[in-house]
Amino acid sequence: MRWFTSTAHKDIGMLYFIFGFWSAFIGTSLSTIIRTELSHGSSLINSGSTYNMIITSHALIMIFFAVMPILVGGFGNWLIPIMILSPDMAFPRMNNLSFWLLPPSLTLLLTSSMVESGCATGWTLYPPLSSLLGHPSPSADLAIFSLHLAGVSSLLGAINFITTISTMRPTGFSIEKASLFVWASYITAFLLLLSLPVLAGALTMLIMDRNFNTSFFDPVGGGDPILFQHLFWFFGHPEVYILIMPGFGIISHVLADNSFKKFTFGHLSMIYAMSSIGGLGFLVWAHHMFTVGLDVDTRAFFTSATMVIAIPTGIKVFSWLATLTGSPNNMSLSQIWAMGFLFLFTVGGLTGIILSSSSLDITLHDTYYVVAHFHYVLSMGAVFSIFAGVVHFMPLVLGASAPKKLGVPQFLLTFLGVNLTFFPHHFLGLMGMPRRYTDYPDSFTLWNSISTIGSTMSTISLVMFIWILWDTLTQNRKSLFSISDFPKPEYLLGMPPCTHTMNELSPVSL
Ligand code: HAS
Ligand code: CU
Repeated sequence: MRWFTSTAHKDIGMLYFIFGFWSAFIGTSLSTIIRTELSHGSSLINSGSTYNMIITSHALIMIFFAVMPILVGGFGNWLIPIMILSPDMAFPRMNNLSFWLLPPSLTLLLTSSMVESGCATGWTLYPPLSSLLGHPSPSADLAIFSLHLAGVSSLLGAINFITTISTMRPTGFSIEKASLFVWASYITAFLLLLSLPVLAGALTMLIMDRNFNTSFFDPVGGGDPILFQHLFWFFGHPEVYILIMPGFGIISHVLADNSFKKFTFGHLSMIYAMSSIGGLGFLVWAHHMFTVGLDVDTRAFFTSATMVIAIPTGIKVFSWLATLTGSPNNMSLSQIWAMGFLFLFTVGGLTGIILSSSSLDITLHDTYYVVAHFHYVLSMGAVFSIFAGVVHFMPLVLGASAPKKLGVPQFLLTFLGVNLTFFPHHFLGLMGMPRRYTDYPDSFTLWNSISTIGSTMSTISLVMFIWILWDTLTQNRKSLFSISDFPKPEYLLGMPPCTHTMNELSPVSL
């Protein structure tokens, strides 16, 4: 019963971790089906609709049930109370509810793929494909309900995080002194709070169109399907920053700790950079819709506003490099993952700038170039930050550290695997290969085969990671919980130097 009823932040954080990793395995399994289908021209699944159901589930599971639970729910719950010196979250019972809304939500999504031919709308759920015309079966309703539930879960979590960080700091601990992971989570919570209700509204309108004869998105009744795209992307773009922002926070800690520095370079400017990325993130949504027939002024605005985001992101990248500069680099496992993040996230960010040009995006939209862009920032940005955080905070969470002799080969295999998988997507995109299709001309075979080989390598590296976890948990490793060892409390706290007791750093009893 303890795990069902617990209101302790570390227990709930652990539940989020377990749930998130479980979902990541489901998402990865789906991706191997995708890459097997695309490994050569002829069809394996023989149904475009089933294939699209699989990519839809892959995206939704990875976004809502893997990356968000691990980065926001797992790391957020574990680290925020410790880093702001509070005994727990502000609303511990609501915290329990936030987590327990997720398993039913995942169940609804998985069920939706078993109802008739499943929900093959893509994670963007555009009508008319997602309306009764495109998806007459209740499968799409189940997927929409699943997102409603996941949205409620995240909103409750966001309210909890904002209240905790705003009100649970001890007297004299002003917010600008909070560490960068706390700030990243704080900004993420505001993004969730402001964007999720818009998604919930759009989904409710879609449900009404499907079941109650309204026509918000149906031109026959005076509605407009483009309205859905505006509402979806008003949520969707802030969502991509929700996925990366806590990762930014983790990377700041990993780089500062490994460089034996107390703080990341430019603590305050990092806070301003994250705030402006969050704020600007609400002004750029139509860069996902350049091809719907926007007028030229609107396109110019959304192109420029999007490009401006390179500035605060550049401030972050260069501050991270400045943190590394001049430090005795101990090349620990977490450091290696963080350096991988720096390089590959920047590559993904730069292709984002290419896509933000409305003229270029007319040809690149809906091609594999976009797939390359978002996997560089997600599979190699968000996921690398997860690995960096997991190995970095493992002594805190599990009371033992990951073995470097297995960890380094696992990093190398992942690094090689993801780059072999996604770099060729740039070429395929530039050659015109569209997203969300099962088939392609023979001339695209080489890059697709290479991509499938890469994805096989990264799947094997995930199995290796299970081995690492097993090894960590079963070997009787030297406990790192002595004052002189990591995690050093002042590093966890950021400013000000710490007065924390070691008690609070005790591992959860598993
Ligand atoms: Fe993105 C599509 C533009 C960051 C995720 N993005 C997506 C999708 C996802 C996603 C999931 O404008 C697909 C959604 C779907 O299913 O359709 N994205 C950007 C830009 C940034 C960006 C400008 N994206 C992210 C992050 C994500 C993410 C972070 C998740 C983690 N993205 C787009 C656009 C599309 C898009 C278009 C739509 C494409 C389409 O047609 O559908 C920026 O935040 C990136 C900033 C980072 C950098 C790197 C570090 C900065 C340095 C400073 C110097 C750089 C300068 C730029 C001055 C820029 C080092 C110089 C430029 C050169 C090219 C040299
Ligand atoms: Cu965007």
